[in-house]
Amino acid sequence: MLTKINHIGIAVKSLDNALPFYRDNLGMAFAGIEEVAEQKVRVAMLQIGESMIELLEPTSNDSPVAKFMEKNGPGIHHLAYEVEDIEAAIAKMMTEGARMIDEQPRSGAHGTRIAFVHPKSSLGVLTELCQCGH
Ligand code: CMX
Repeated sequence: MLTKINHIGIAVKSLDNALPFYRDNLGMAFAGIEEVAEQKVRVAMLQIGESMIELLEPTSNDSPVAKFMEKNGPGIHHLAYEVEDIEAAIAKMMTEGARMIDEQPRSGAHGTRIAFVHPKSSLGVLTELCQCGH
């Protein structure tokens, strides 16, 4: 069902402050910034081999990523696994007893369709299923 790790989401206070470490110190290929307005985040993507690092900056105080940082500070926010068929992957998760935050896919960054598993079902690691393209 899973084909690879698509990306690791990292919560940061400011993309401008975080980018030099990933792009310049670590030398990752910067693939651009986009806003995912529905989820109240600005996202910077950096390519690392087959996978990406996704830096997440909240765009308002009531953004879920802002709330996450209030509790935990900046750091790893979620792990995203790539799937070929997101509807089939959601159905399989639910059949196997997992609780989904998203029972229907929604739009993610860089043209993906995504669904989050509830952290209570994924042992505290926020887990995203992610299908590329539409
Ligand atoms: N890691 C672990 N636990 C987390 C978590 C995280 N990153 N984020 C939230 N939780 C926990 C909360 O602490 C809460 O636990 P309790 O019930 O024990 O208090 C529980 O999960 C529910 O969290 P919530 O925020 O109250 O619930 P919502 O249903 O409103 O939202 C979620 C859940 C995960 C979708 C939201 O918090 C979130 O993080 N949304 C942003 C998603 C995101 O990163 N979008 C941009 C990426 C797009 C892309 O990857 O393409």
